[in-house]
Amino acid sequence: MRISSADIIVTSPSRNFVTLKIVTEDGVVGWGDATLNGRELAVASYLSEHVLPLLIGRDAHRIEDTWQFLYRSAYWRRGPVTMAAIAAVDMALWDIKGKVAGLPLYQLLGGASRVGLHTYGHASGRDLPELFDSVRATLEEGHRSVRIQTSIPGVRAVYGVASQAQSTGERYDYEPAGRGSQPAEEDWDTGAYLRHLPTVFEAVRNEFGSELPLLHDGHHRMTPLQAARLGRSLEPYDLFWLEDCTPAENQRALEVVRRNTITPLAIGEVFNTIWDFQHLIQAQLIDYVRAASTHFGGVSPLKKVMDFAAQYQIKSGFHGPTDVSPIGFAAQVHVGLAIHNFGIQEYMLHSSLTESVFDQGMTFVDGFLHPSDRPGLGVEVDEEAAAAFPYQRAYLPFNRLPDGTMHDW
Ligand code: EZ4
Ligand code: CO
Repeated sequence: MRISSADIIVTSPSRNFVTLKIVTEDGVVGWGDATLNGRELAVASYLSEHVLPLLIGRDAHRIEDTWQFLYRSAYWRRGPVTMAAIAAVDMALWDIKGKVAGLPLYQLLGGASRVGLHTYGHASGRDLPELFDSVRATLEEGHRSVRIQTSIPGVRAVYGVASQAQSTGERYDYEPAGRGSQPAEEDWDTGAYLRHLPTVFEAVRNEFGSELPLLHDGHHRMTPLQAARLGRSLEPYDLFWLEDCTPAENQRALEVVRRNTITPLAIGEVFNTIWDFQHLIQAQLIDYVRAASTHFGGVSPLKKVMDFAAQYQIKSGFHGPTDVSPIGFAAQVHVGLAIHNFGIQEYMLHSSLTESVFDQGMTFVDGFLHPSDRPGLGVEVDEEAAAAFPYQRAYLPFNRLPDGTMHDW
């Protein structure tokens, strides 16, 4: 079953998405997600200039061989641009295989291991009443677990905090990939954060009780010792996880954190390959794998890293922001349904504009996410609708400390 065409669609319904479309000679269409937030056109160009010409005439059934070919023949391995490009090809070929078999992807990965995926949604607030309203709205949306992000006294704009109250009826999307010619500047003060956050979790526990699973994203801003201190100070509030407590580059940093706190740790949304997790998994320094199908080379490596993690009782917590397209999201929902060591799925609902381009079969009922039984990934793209939303330059923000020093965002 030869590939007869491969094309890139760049579209911006609410935000930018890069989508790969592969068509076989008998007309089967496969879709893949190659969206890299803030660097979208680099991946589009990597694909169209260097990968698409290699796909024409290849056997669409040879997913693993194509993955290895793209990874090894480039010589320059890994990196977010390369791995997002390979991810799109991998997803599109799994989509095609599922459609040819007449089976949803999760069936090809071993079948369902559960009725659906437990999710967590996002809550945030500039003060406690706003945060509590946001938690209630997140629960009403159907989530059974909630990520808590909050403003910090003296800090102007903080990652993860919606700029308006959720109760105003505005769709909640804190995601600050601001469209414009320059990235937004935010500020940060780690000391103020470390003092304030435990008081917020204490208040949330008092309001919502001890059973609601709570999560928090540190977004790579702490030193190992600061992260250890935060993990320890949050222990009374029994977090489901503390995410990205230190920058991802230095994996040994997690040793210091681990030695000093029993708060569960999740990391890896910016990781590209299984090698980034090698030490963290083998040394049992983390509890949850935060990889996303789109930024990790696709379905195939996601399944592999989770099988590796399973030997160490480490579970999945795949990255599910709105900058992973409905295609990439569906891909990892299928993986999560199939693997034994599923943990939780982050789920930010896409906007209705995004859904006007990406028709997804996925369902979210009684707190359980299911990818649907449509063959393949279960997402189809309306190319005419996509064409109405041209690319808009967009950047993620950056951070400065009170004295002006650049800090991790
Ligand atoms: O900042 O996806 O846990 N979620 C996150 C995200 C990331 C964005 C970056 O594109 O950390 O909000
Ligand atoms: Co995160």
